[in-house]
Amino acid sequence: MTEQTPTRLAPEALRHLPATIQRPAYDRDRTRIGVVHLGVGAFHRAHQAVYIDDALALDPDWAICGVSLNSRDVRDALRPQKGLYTLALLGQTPQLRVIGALREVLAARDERERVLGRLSDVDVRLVTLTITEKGYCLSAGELDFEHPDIAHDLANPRAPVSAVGYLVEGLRRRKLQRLPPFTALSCDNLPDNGGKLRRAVVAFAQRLDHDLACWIAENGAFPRSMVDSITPATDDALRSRVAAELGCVDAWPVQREAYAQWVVEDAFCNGRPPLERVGVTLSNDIAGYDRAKLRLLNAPHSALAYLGSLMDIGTVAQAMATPVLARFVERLMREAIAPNVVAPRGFDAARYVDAILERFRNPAIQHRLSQIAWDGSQKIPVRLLGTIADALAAGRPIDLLCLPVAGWLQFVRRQARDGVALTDPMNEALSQVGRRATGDAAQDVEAFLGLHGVFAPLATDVRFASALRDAYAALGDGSPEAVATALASA
Ligand code: CS2
Repeated sequence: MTEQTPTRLAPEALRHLPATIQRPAYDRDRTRIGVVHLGVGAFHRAHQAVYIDDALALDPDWAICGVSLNSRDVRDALRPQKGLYTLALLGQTPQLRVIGALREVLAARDERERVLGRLSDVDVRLVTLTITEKGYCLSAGELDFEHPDIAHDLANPRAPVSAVGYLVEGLRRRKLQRLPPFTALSCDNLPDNGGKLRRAVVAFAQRLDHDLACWIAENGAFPRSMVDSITPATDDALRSRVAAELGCVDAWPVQREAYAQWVVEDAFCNGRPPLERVGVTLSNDIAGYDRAKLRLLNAPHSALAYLGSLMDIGTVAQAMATPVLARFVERLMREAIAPNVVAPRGFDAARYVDAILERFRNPAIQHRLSQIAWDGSQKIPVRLLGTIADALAAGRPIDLLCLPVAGWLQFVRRQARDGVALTDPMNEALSQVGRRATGDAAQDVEAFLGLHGVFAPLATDVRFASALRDAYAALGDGSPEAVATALASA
C-alpha cells in the first residue's frame, strides 16, 4: 500500500516537503514551552518566532505558546498544523521556511485557564508581546484606568481580558506558588516599550494588591526592545504560492522582507534564550534605537500611507515609484526627522535613511498602504508628534513634519465622507470629527486638535496649530491632484 502524501502542513508532512524548503533543525518533540507570546499575529510569527526557531536548535527550552487575546483565527488555522507554518522571505526568488517554534496556540477568549496555566508554569520564564500600540491601553503613555478592558480586569482580576490583566494574574499566581516572575518583553513599536509596560503592570497591580506590586517592581523585568522587519499581510497569492511549493496546504503562511533586526535590552530576570547567538543585538542602551526606528522608518511609513492613500496609490513600492511622493518622503527623513533623532552610539543616520529608502522601494514587496494606515490615533503620536515636540523645543522648522499629520486628518475626513469606518480604536470620535469637517482649515484643525487622546501634549501649542492649519490647507480638498501639488511645493 502506498503512503498518502499529507494534504495539510503538519509534522507528518515535513518529510514530504521538497528539499529546497528549510524546516526545523531540531527535534520538536524534545522542546519545552519556555515562552508565552501574547499577540500571535503575523508580525510575531515572521520575526521573533523565527529567531526563537534558530535558538531552539541551540537550546530546546524556549519553544513558544502563542496566544491570541481577541481572535480565534490563528488558533483555528494553526492547531490542525500543530503550530507549524511557513515563512516566505521576500526577494527576487522568495525563500520558504517552515517554522516549528510555536508548540501551542491558544485563543484566550475560549481558553483562559490554559493561558493562565502557562503564565504560571515554572518552565515559562519569558513572556513576549506584540499586541500593537492599542493593546497597552495607555493614555498619554500611562495605563488608562478608564479603558473598558482595564476597568473590566480590575473588577474581575481572575478572569482578565487585557494583556496587562493577564500578566498581573500570571505574576500573582507565580508569587503565590513561590516561583520567580517571568520576564515580560514588549516587542511593539512604542518608544520605551519596556518602561511603558512595566509602569502599566505595576500600576495595575498596585490597585489590587500592594505587596504584589512591590514584588513585581523589585523582581520582575521588562526589557526594552526594538523590532524591525517589513511584514505585509498574508494574501491569497502567498497562500497559493506556498501550497504549490509545499505540495500541501498551509492555512496561514506569513511573509516578510529578508531584512530583520531585533535589539533587546539585556535585562532578563529568569534566564533567556541564547538570543545573541541567533542574530539578536543585546545592549544595555537601546533607547536610541527604538526612537531612531520609530522616527525614521515608521513615521515615513505613515506619511506614505496617508498621503499615498489620498493619491489613490496602493502599496509602499508604488508610492516610492511616484516621484513627488518619493522626493517628499526623502526630504522629510533627511531634513526634518534626522536632525531630531538623538542617535545611538555609532549610528549613522544618513546610511540608515539610505537603507530604509531602499527597503521601501523593494518591488518584491507588496506592502499595502491601507495596512499601515490602521490605528492612526495610536501611531501618529509616537511616530510624528514626538519629533514635532522636539523640533519646536529646539527651534527647528516643523512645516514638513506637519504635512503627514495633516495627511492623516484629510484621510480621516475622506473616509468619513465616503462612509468608510476606520480601523482604529478611536474610529467613532475620529469619524465624527471627519464627518463634520468642511474643508475650512481653521475649523477642521481646531476640531481635530480637540481629540485629547491623540494631541494632548501639543494641542495648546500655537506654533503647532498654525503649522498644522497651513499643511491642512495646502492639501486642499485632499484630492490626488491637490496632494501632489502640495507635495511638489513643500
Ligand atoms: C508599519 C510597521 O504597519 C505599520 O504601521 O509601519 O508595521 C513596519 O512595517 C514595521 O514596524 C517595520 O519594522
